[in-house]
Amino acid sequence: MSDQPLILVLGDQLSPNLSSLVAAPDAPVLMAELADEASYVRHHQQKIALIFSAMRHFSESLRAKGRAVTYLEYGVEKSISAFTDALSLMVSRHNITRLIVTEPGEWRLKNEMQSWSAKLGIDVEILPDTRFLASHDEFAQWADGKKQLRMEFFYREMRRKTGLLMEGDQPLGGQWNYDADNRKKLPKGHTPPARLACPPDAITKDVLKLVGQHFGNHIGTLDKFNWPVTPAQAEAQFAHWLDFCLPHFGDYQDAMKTGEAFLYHGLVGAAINLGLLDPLAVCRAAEARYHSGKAPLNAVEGFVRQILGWREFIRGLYWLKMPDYADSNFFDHNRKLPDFYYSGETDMACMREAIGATREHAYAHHIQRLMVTGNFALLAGLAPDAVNRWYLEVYADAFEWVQLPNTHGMALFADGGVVGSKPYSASGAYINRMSNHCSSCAYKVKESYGETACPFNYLYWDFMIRHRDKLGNNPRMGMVYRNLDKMDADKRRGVEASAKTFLEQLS
Ligand code: DLZ
Repeated sequence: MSDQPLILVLGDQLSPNLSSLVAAPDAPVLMAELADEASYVRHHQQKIALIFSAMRHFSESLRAKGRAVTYLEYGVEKSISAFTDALSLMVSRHNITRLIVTEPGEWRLKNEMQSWSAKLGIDVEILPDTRFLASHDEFAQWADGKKQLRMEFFYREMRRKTGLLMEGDQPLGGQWNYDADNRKKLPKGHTPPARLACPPDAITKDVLKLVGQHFGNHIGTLDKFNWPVTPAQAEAQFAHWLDFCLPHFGDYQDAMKTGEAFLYHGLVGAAINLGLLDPLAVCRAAEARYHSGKAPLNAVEGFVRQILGWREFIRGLYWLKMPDYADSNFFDHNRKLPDFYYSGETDMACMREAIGATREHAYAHHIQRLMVTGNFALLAGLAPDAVNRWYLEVYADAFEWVQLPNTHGMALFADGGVVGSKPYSASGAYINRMSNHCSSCAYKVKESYGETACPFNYLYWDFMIRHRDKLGNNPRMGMVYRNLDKMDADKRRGVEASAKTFLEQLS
């Protein structure tokens, strides 16, 4: 082995076109299931199972193409719990002098990688992750000199760069963004289509057993595991979604319904982030549905915007702003995360539903994440660190490059306006407009304060009152503060008193 470099492939680098694999087509590969990676935050059981199973399948596919792969299954080498341990083993057993690795998706790991050369006494080459459309330099150049970084303008650049949904240099249909057409409530009695099942094969069954044994005390359940663990499964699920869900994806993108965790969402985030699906290919496949008349533009544009625009923008921001980004706490929020974020046991129907889906599927859709659990965390003043950790733990698609700016910036506004221009805050009225949850809730969405009122209602106004000094001059909050100023004194007192009681009980 010594004349060849070793390639380390991480659990979210499962792509045949990975820069490290391409750089050394004949070099041996190391992959390792590690206790430290599975528990540096207590990942959801399904997330660990997905990553281990997808890693095992990927290693098989590399071997089938003739690669030598050392694959360390969880717990087999007792002394190995971190990447450094696995690499030391390889260095001592096989006299490795050179390592090639593709840049990871998390700052902490990049930092660690930069210490490997000195620690292990070998050359370490960290290559860029070319599976994204914009490189770090390209994003930094776009951001340079801009007072505010806004997804919409970056998204337009990416549309121009790829030609996706373009007619010459103009957006198809004359508009860049059809967000305003993506906000319908689900009609009464409407049932979204079922998802394509990915029954676990022998490898996945083994992994599910292992995860149950070793990580059974992490959040979540394993019995509804239906994540694709190979590119073929991911493509089959995606093709099913294109046929049955994409046509309505745009209309109901922001809707919520009790008992319906997936609605019309693509569920492709996890497969793309692991490397099982190519981001540009899924965008092109959706675009083709528009051109063949099988899906409307608001659906296709909404999907493309999430991947080409939001995903790339968020990733660019993460690497531009880290490591200081994670330390900001604009509102000085420090309340402990309530236990119901793990148990799902709360009388708030929308929170119960979002956390219940999270527990069962390691998934909740973007409005549940942003406008239910995220909105609650913002209004209740939960500590950003704890909320960030929770989101990183519980979602199958969550890696820090994507999770942190979405939670810390978009949902919590803890960055003070790097990701968004104002906090995404809403009272119960929004949740009632977009869902059927309020009709079965113990709380009353029409009441502003008092014991039976929806907590989102009084927490919303209490948040605005508490943070007037930080938000009052934000031009996008003008209307909110004008309404607050019109609120009669009794209601204001009631709102503040209810919020105080509720937050004291929460603590
Ligand atoms: C998330 C994760 C987990 C749970 N387990 C492993 C593992 O055992 N081995 C591995 O190589 N990668 C794992 N990962 C993914 C890494 O944590 C991921 O590469 C970093 O978070 C960077 O995105």
